[in-house]
Amino acid sequence: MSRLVVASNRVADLSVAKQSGGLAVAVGEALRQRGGVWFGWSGDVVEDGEPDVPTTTSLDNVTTVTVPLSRSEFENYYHGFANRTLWPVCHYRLDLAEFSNEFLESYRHTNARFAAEIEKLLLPDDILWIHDFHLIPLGSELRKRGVTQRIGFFLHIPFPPIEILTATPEHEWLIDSIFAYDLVGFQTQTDLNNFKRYLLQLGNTTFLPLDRLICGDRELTAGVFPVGIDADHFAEVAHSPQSDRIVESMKVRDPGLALIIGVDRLDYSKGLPERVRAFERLLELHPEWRNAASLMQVAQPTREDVDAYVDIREELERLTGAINGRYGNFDWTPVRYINRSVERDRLAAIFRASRIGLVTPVRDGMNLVAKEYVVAQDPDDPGVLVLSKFAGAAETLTEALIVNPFDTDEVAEALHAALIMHQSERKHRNYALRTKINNFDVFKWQKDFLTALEHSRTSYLIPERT
Ligand code: ADQ
Repeated sequence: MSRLVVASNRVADLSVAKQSGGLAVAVGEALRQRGGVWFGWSGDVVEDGEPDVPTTTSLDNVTTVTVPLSRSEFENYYHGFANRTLWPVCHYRLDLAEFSNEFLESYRHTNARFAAEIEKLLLPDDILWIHDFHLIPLGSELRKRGVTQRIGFFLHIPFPPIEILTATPEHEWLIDSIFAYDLVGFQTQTDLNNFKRYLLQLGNTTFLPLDRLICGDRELTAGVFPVGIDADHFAEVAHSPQSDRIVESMKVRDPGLALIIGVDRLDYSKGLPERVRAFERLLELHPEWRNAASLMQVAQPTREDVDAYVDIREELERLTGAINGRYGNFDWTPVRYINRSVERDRLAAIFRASRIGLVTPVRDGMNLVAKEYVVAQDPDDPGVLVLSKFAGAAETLTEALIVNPFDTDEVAEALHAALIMHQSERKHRNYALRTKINNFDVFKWQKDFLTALEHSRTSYLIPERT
């Protein structure tokens, strides 16, 4: 087995990976099995001109190497091209996208700098796995430096349709840089189709069977690898004695209250205002749920330096205040809004105690919360997942109640249907969903991707290995 070199925006602390969730565990497992290096940003920002030396730590056969960003890289590469340009474009939000040459130049430059650091770490037989939109051109920067090892790229967020992508200046350069990889992985068939439709329209790609694509002298394999969760572990956490206690105390505090749970980063892609409006609509259309159901929305702030995130936070606070003012009373708060991160064992217990998992992004690569909610349920008396059709997860989790998050009435009616759903139907749906989530967990995702990468045809193989 080849040694593995992973590059992603942030690097997990492998000594506490269980707490940080499934992705870190699965990538960590692959690194431990093969030995290897995990490279990424340290999270630190140094003033321009200050030294940006890498920090290296090793645990058994795995080394993590992290570098700080300079102030201008942080503003133009990270908060610029990554968060203000690519994130909105890939979430179909051209209205929020900002285009600037300074952002683009910094994005190129930072990826080139990372490539120079990674090249120093490579051994001839390594395989490389690069993650997500921050690092799209990292592969081509490595190739420019003569790196011939197999390199795979996985996009965690949606790949937008051509009509949106082509509004981005330099989109040809961006997509062309994907052809430096030997394998590109997407979350869903829709994303892969969008990628292929873009290439088809550009007209310089030959399409071979099994999603092998030829462009110039480069061959690339494209595939769908839906990311999963560490399902066994999360179910275990949800049913630990500690969780039992949390669930019990929640029941004692609010006997008979039907809890609807939403858990997200506070991001405009997650459909939070639409969700609160749909809950309000439920109270209008079905007044029997007044005093009887509450929406608990846990929204962890992120990217607070970006205006669009300040706006979404203010909108959510305004909406929550308005609905609580209109319907709330001394005994009942319609919307409980918790503006912070919650520890994973508490989160798992809250999922288990909730009658509905309400996951209604307006666009999402996959959405792991949907999967976590399902496996946290008690199989004999489970809650119901209400899931947006615009989450990647909806492509496979078809036994959820699938909704259009923009259709307030439809979501409100789905909430009502979920709240009155008979136990036998809830069990049936939960069983079907749980089976899929268990069969396609994060370990399978990791193994499938790396197996496909090792078997991908590559035009970069050094002559003596071909
Ligand atoms: P995210 O956009 O961050 O991920 P998601 O897939 O839902 O979205 O994962 C979030 C994770 O953070 C989940 O494990 C969730 O439990 C946790 N989390 C969210 N809010 C939290 C809070 N307030 N407190 C504690 N934990 C919280 C990106 C893409 C997704 C894709 C993933 C993985 O945007 O579409 O599914 O990567 O590929």
